[in-house]
Amino acid sequence: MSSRRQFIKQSVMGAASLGLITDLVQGQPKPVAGTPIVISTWDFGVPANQAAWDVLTRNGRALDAVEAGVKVAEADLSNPTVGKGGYPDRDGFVSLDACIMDEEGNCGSVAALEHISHPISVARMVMEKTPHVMLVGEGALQFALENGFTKEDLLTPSSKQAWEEWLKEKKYKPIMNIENKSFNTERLPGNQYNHDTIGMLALDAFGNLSGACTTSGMAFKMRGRVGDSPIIGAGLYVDNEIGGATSTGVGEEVIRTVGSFLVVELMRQGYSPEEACKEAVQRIVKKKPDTAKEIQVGFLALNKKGEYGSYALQSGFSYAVCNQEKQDLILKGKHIF
Ligand code: SD4
Repeated sequence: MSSRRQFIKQSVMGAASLGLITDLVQGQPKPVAGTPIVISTWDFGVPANQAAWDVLTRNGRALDAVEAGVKVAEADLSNPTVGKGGYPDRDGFVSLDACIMDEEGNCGSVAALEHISHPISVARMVMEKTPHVMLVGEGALQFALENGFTKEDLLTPSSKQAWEEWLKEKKYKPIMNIENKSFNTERLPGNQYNHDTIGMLALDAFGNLSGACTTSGMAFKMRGRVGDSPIIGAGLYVDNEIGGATSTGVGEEVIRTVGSFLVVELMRQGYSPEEACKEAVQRIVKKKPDTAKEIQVGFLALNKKGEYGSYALQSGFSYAVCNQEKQDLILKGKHIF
């Protein structure tokens, strides 16, 4: 067989396995209602969504979109909660958590990864290049370095300064209610917030879903502490038949309720994205009513039809939406308390 024919055959077989054959023949995706769309947690989701949108509008894959999107937040040095510039643990080490999941249920994750400014891309490589789902700590770093990532010092002058400020009192009290003005006593030096994560969900023009989640976790956490963000089912879950969900807030409570998986399963039962997120935060309230009043957890969900919604324990949770109608929409999450 000529190499050209061989190439065409291989391309068509690859496309067929992705279910894109009709689309490729026509050169365009068949329009799927509600697509493309990308949503992500917090106001810093706006520039992140923009990068994802660039991929989606070129008929790119949702997986590429969410990776490109959250990398914007990881690269933002002024953001003390994601990627380089994230606040360190209480011993001064910046350790990052991230995970990613595609439309076929493939997933990859890294936890307690140091010295690499784009943990999401390492997570993707774990997914694509290893038979595993999750690598942690030293092993994750070794894997990243063996695969071309560069070792960096992630502690920026301003995050070092915030840590040194924190060291004066060393108040280890991981209570999180950063957004709700009435809880602002827990703010960090410099009026900074002590946790935020970017979780992103995208539905591409082919109707496929993917998600990504990346964070430096709780500021000044115990060394070795890992939250929900790199845990598939807790910080992120995607089922291409139903929808996807992601979370932000106190990871311990999200892990205890396997929050993002729960949201997706509730959508499978017919709940709207917002109803599903509400039920998931209510589970936290039901299990730990006193804790729930003191902490923040927010869920964000997107279903297969491009419908989205969120719910949080406390006021102040925001999320960013980017679709055909609006590229820089910020919405306030509804909340229980
Ligand atoms: C964690 N869920 O490490 C993350 C932190 C976060 O908003 O989302 N903060 O528990």
